[in-house]
Amino acid sequence: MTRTQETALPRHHAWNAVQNLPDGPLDLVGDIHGELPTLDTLLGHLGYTPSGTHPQGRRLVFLGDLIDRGPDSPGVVRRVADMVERGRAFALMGNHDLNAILRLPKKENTWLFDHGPVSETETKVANDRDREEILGFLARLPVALRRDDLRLVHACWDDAALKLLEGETGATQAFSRHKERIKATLGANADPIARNLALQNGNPMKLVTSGPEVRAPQPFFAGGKERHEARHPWWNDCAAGPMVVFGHYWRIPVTGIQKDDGLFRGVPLNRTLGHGHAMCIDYSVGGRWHDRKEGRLHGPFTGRLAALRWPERTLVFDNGEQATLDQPGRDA
Ligand SMILES: [Mn+2]
Repeated sequence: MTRTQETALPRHHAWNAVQNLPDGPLDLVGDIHGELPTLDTLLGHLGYTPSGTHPQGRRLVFLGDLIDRGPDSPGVVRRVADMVERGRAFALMGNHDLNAILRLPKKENTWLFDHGPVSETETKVANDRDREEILGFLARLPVALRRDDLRLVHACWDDAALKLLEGETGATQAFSRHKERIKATLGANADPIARNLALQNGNPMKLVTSGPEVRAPQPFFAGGKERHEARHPWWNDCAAGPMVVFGHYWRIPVTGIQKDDGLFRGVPLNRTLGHGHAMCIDYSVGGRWHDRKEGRLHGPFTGRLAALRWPERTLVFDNGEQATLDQPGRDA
């Protein structure tokens, strides 16, 4: 019998960090960040009904960061949860989803926790019942999905980190246990940057959902604060194995809201990364809140949403454009 997420994780079953995907054609969707109308448009281009069935029996996989910033995070979670619970789709956990279940107040999740003014983009707000349903669904998500030809994760595939999560029975418990372990190891004297890096790279929940960081060559400003840690392009060290598909890293720079970290400078949107064993499919649809804030309520938008069709290796964008994956080194 094919093992599905539904059979692997019934509602009250213990949490498994890494789960197996069944065979069959898939459509892999990157970070949605509450952009429900754009998700619906994309699913239409892919040939899905609104309830997530496909005439050729294809199934969807959502690579995390379902929520925050966009106009309808509760609606996105409801839509995805419905498809996952019917066995028509699979989903895994991103860093925004993890922050939510840890109940960490962030400026992007006022729609969920009512701890400050709802953002400039008029995000739909969750009521008390929505909140518990949303958090219940997000807490059950694995952090990685795999099968013979694919490895799927939100930010970073790391075998050692995933091994550390074997036997963990809950995402928040795993996060907290590793955080306390690292703090105990550091003691009180570690310098703040070394401490931040240890808490990021040493905690498998952080590493797989938001990726490895290194000491920045020089401090820079991001999100209104001075930062000393920079994202590390781990995919350059990914030299073998089934394709890793992930999201998290914005492939299209959205001017004015974050430093262009240069990770994808000059890299075509359809190009695989590193040695061709990794592919990022976050095309920055999460940046549309910024376009709206700047008065472009209905576009034109900088970021896009895309799906990677597998095994076809074709990208389908929310504007209907398509592209086939390309390998690194074409113009070297
Ligand atoms: Mn992310």
